[in-house]
Amino acid sequence: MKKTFMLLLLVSVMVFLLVAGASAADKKLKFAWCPTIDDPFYWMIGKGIEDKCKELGIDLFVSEYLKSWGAEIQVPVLEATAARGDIDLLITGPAAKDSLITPLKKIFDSGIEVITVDTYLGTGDYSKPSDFSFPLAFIGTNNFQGGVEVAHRLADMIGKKGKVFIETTNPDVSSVVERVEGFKKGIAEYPGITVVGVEYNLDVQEKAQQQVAAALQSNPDIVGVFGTNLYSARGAYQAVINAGLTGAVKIASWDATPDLIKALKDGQVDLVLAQNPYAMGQLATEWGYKFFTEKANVPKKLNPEFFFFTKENASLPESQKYIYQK
Ligand code: T6T
Repeated sequence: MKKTFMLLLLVSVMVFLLVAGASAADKKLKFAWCPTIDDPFYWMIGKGIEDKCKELGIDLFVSEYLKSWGAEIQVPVLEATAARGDIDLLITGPAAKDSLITPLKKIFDSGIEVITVDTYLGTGDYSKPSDFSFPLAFIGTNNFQGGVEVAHRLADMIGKKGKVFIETTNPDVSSVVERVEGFKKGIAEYPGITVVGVEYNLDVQEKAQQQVAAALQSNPDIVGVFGTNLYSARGAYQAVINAGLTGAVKIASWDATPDLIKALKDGQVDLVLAQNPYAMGQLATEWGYKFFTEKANVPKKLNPEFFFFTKENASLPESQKYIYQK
């Protein structure tokens, strides 16, 4: 009697374990995409994520595309997303490299994996243990390298001499900080070029325009401006148009929106660096999927390639795929 009971108990436990195991394996993954701002660059990351989720059969929750850039706006949205209780992986671009560490760590500690795209936490080195190394990966442009290359191209355009100005967004956002540092490093190789200033527009195009206009007034001999993202670049070339200096002041722009490419073709902008936001979204989703389904070792850093639009290649059919349009 006792033997039969023990046998029955053993069989029931085995059946329970099998059923529980099968339903855990069958559970559909659910990822969350929390866009940092409502702009064409972030739309393209979102498209990469959506397409890959469809392909792999992953459920996706997308939080609102935020109307302005900042930790105070982003954190409540991230917390509300985590509070849903059904998210396995959260993909986002931290709006600031230091102040987002604690809120994202809390989310991670609640059992949600994190991948940062476009921007990173801390120094961005997630390979060594630290208070910011908890994300599975950082997937974004090598912004420093891009900044260096922009500097060399702009230097060539201005005959390797004269004053240049940097229009950027924030002093605490990894992407643009690296662009500025890379640009300064590149320009330092030209003794004839001086960087006369750096201004921060907090992702507000009108502010960028005013700041560049003011810089052109106080330094009428500026010959080049680097706009480190699409708001900065738009503001920069508008200010140069208004000052009647198109052509005399060369504009190097970051981010390939249709309007910036048109401005390049029209001669109002002289260079445009295109990132690959679609690839960022695709890679984040794919590696997140491999992590959950195969326990894959996720590379801690992935840098999709960037591409330079110039007047010469802007109309070529093979360049069109780099423009940010869905
Ligand atoms: O340049 C991109 C992004 O890489 C950066 O971090 C913030 O600005 C953009 O979204 C463009 O507006």
